[in-house]
Amino acid sequence: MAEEIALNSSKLKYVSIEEARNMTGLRLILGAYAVPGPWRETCKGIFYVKKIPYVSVASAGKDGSDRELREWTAQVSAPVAVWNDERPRSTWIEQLYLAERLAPTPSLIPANTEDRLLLFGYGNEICGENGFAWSKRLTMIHAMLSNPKLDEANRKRWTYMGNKYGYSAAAAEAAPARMAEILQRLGARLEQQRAKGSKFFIGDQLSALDIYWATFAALIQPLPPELCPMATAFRDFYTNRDPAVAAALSPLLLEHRDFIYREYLELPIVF
Ligand SMILES: N[C@@H](CCC(=O)N[C@@H](CS)C(=O)NCC(=O)O)C(=O)O
Repeated sequence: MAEEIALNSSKLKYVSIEEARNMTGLRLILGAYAVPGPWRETCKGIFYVKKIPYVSVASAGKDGSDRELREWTAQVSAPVAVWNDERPRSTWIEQLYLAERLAPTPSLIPANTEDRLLLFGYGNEICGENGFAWSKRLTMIHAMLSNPKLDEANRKRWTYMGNKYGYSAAAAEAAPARMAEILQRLGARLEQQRAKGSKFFIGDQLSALDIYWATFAALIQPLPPELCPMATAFRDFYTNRDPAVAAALSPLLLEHRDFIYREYLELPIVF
């Protein structure tokens, strides 16, 4: 898969971890692939909305290993946000709080407690462990590992991913139902908000939840190639084929994704 997702013409200029460690300011460690990984796109999106500039850093070392990433961040997933010499922030919640601190406006975390409960509750269903994206990833690992023609390098890669993210065949089989449940809730929420005259998931202004959904929707239906020039192999892999998931996807959700990208996020998506 590695060569299939390689960057042909990169818009982002990636520095190495070694170079990035000697810099100050904001550095975002990203998988340097032409794939709109949802945590990566959401992290980029949040800093973009807040107009906070950053240097992109390739997560893999020169030899393709994660040694440098582990040494710097004490973990081996991306994205990671590093501000000056503060601790590296490798989770979506920490990244949001960092962005909010560096640029308090536009605020993406609601001021009112009830709304914050909604943001982090729904946000966790989309981005958190065993949530929407996590479940999708289990189905992707399952599809890979169930393919008898998978080559050795990919079998090794996806077995690694499976061990890292709690894969079992049973967990993968249960995953679409979890995805469908979350989509139903998100769709119902948008409908309620629309009935109240709001264009947003929470209250009447943009919050991080709108960005979470817009970016994580790629896991069901990536934006068209002119807006998301991603690797073709992954486009197919991301596109939903599960009937229960398809049935749970309200058209409002895709409309909302388009609206948020059009009005607030960088298009075309840059890799
Ligand atoms: N740590 C992030 C999630 C990031 C994440 O899961 N990244 C995955 C995307 S598939 C990753 O880096 N995978 C590459 C790998 O595990 O080698 C969070 O919980 O906020």
